[in-house]
Amino acid sequence: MIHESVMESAAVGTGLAPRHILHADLDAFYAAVEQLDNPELRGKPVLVGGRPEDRGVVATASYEARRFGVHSAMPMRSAVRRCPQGVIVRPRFDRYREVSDRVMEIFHDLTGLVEPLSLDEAYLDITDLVLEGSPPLRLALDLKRRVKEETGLTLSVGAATSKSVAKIASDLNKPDGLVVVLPGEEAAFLAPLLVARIWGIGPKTAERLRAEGIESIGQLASQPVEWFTQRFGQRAASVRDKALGQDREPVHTERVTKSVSAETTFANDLGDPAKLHPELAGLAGRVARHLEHKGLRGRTVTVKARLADFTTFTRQATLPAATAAESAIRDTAWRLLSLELQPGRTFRLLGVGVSSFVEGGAAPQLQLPLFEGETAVGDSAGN
Ligand code: DCP
Ligand code: MG
Repeated sequence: MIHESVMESAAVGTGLAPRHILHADLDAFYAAVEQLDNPELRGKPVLVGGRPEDRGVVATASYEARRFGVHSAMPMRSAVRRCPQGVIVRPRFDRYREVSDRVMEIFHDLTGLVEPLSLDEAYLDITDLVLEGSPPLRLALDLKRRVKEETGLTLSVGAATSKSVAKIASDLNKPDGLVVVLPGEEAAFLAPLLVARIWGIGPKTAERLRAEGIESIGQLASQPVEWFTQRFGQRAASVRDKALGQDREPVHTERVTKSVSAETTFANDLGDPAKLHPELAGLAGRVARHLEHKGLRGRTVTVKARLADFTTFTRQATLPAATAAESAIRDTAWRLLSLELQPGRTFRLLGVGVSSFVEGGAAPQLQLPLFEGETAVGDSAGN
C-alpha cells in the first residue's frame, strides 16, 4: 500500500533527500461557499453559525468580518456586538461536504498521496513530482488556480520539506496565500514565529514556555536536547524536530479507494425520463473519467437517488466483467433507475458509483468519498 511505501521512504530518509509537502487550506471555507452561492453576500461580513438568540457560535466568518475581530468558536452574540452589520447565515453542511469532495478530487488529480485533515484542508506529498522536474512553487500555483477555476474558492498553500512547516507556511499569508519554504531554510523561516504556531503546542504550553522566557520558535529550537526531554518527555524528539523544521512525519494516505462516485442535486426536482437520462449520463461520464484517470475498473454499478420527500435509496447491479467504460456504466445505471421511475415521482438528487474493483489494477489511492451515510458501495474504505 502507498501508506507503507511512504513510511518506508521516510524511515530510510537520511535527511539528504528532502521530501516536498504541500499543505492546502481553503480560505474562510463555510463563509466563502456562502458568498459563492449567494452573490449578494460577496464583499460583505458574513457570520456562519447558529443564531445569537439560540446561544449559537460562529463556525467561521468571512475575512470582511474578521477585520472586526470576529473569529471561529466565538459566541454569535459577541460577534454581532463586534460586527453589527454582519450577515448571519445558517451552515449548510451538505453543501460544504459537496464542495469539499470536489476540492479533494482536485488534490487527487495532482497526487494520490493526499491526507485530508478536515473538509477544507489536506497535506499532499509532491516529492515524486518535484523529482520529475516540477518545482513546488509551480505545483502550488497550479493547485490554487485549478481550485479557483473549478470551484470559485481561494486556497492558501504552504510548501516545505515537512508537514509541520508546510502547515505553518500555508497559514502565514491567508487569504489566497502562498508561502514556499526552500530546503535548508526551515529553521530560519520558523525562528521569528511564536511557539504556539507549532502543532502540538497549545496555549497552556505556550504560556509555560513564556514563563521561561521562550516565545519564538527560534528560542525554543536553541534549547539543548536534555531540556526538551525534561519539558516534553516522550514528545521531546517530536517537538524539537518541529522547532527545527525537521520533522519526518509521513503523509498518511491510509484509505484505499473502494468506490468512485459522483452525484448531483438538481436546482428543481426532476421526474421526466428525458431530463433524467442526460443527467445520469453526465454522472456516468464523470465516474468513467475518474476511473480511467486512476486506472481502475469495477464490477458493481450503483445508483443513488433522493426523492422530493428526501427518501434516499441505492440500487446496484453487478456486471459480468469489470469496466471503466462510460457506456456500460451509463446503461447499467439507467437500467437501475428506470425501474424506479413512476408517474408523479420526482428526484432531487442522483448519484452514480462504481465499486468492486478488480485486483491488480492501479495502486490504491485515497478513496473518493463514498455516498455519504448510504448503503455502502462495496465496503467502506479500510483505515
Ligand atoms: N469550523 C468550525 N468551527 C471551528 C473552526 C472551524 O465549524 N471552531 C469550520 C468552519 C470553517 C471550516 O471548519 O470554515 C474550516 O476551518 P478553518 O480552520 O480552515 O477555517 P476557515 O477555512 O473558515 O478559515 P481560514 O481562512 O483561516 O482557513
Ligand atoms: Mg480553512
